[in-house]
Amino acid sequence: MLTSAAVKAQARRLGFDLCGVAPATGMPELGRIHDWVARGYHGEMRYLERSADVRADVTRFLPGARSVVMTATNYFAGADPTPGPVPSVARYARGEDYHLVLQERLDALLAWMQEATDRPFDAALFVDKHWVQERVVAAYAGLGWIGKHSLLINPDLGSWVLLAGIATTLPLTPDVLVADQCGACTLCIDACPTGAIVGEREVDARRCISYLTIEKDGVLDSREKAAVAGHLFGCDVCQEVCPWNLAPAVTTDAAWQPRAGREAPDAAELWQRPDDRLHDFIEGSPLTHASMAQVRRNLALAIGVSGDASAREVLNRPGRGVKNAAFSADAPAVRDAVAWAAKR
Ligand code: B12
Ligand code: SF4
Ligand code: SF4
Repeated sequence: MLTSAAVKAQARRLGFDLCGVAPATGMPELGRIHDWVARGYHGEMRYLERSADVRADVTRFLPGARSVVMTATNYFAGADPTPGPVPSVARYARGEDYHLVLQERLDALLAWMQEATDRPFDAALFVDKHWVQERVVAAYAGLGWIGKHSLLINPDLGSWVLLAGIATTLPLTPDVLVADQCGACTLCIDACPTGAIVGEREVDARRCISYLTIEKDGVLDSREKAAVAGHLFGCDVCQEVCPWNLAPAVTTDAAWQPRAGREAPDAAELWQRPDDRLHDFIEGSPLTHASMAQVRRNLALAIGVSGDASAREVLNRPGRGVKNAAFSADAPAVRDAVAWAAKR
């Protein structure tokens, strides 16, 4: 018989730092997504609206599901110099694309589970984009508690962990919830530059810099431009200030080591690269989830607040790229960002 302990041990062998099991039913907090969407907090992420019913019930994601094998993987590859790099690339995006890395590891875990038992079962894996609310399930799998910034915090690893899992019809022994250890602290709420943490464990994505840099395409309004300026992709502010991340374990996993200069990007140098060479900077990383125009828009905004006159000089000379291709520098959002940056 396949046991929870055996699955967890195999998950660790495959490179997951933590593994726990949640029951597939009896997670009332999953239903809160309806309220969150009704308040419009998802902004232009319409896919969350469309998939809310499935996200609220794991047995709609996998009919007959009885358990969820949930994993967490540490991606903290080392401290930044003080002050941190500007523009910043969020830590989770500096190495390889976690969607691909974790999906491959989950494939291997599922193949092992199929080998390890004669009992037929159904299973469906998920990494981020699939229709499962990973933080809630991870909390029920005993991997940590949901901090006031709404991210999962593990008592040993902090919050620099990525989540992924496998829903299955197998009846595995579940873990139990970990006690919330935020206490009276409000550091993340106080530090958020845009007031996006509108309540404890509740983020209005429309105000979150992560959303504005990655998800929001097109021209940003002036408040949004000011918030984004200095962030190239994502935002780590609420996690940097968290006491549970004071001395995080440093991963030696090759997948999460920074590539292509993403730990300290040079905005002016990147701006002058033609699109095909700018693509080298984002290739194989989560940055490919943003469009080239979004990356260039965020670069222009960063140059605008850099205080470096020679960097601002190059705003008029964006790298263009191969002949006849649509240049990202000509996108309306990029032109608008250049005009904003030039006035700073
Ligand atoms: C949409 C999304 C976003 C949006 C919205 C964020 C948000 N807070 O909801 C945006 C683009 C802003 C975003 C940003 C980031 N994201 Co994101 N995102 C997602 C995604 C795809 C869905 C999240 C979702 O459904 N949100 C809607 C709310 C309603 O659902 P929820 O997250 O499940 O939250 C509920 C719980 O907190 C629960 N709850 C509240 N109190 C309690 C108490 C208990 C006891 C329990 C059990 C539950 C519970 O109710 C909440 C609210 O209703 C998930 C992947 C996934 N499939 O789950 C990744 C995910 C949450 N993101 C992740 C990351 C890393 C980030 C960033 C750090 C990236 C960055 N550096 O820029 C930022 C962090 C911003 C922040 N403070 O949240 C990781 C988080 C890992 C972790 N340690 O928790 C995830 C899990 C991706 C992954 N596979 O690892 N993200
Ligand atoms: S990721 Fe940045 S903008 Fe979003 S909630 Fe955290 S601190 Fe605020
Ligand atoms: S900063 Fe404080 S309140 Fe926010 S998640 Fe960390 S411990 Fe909790």
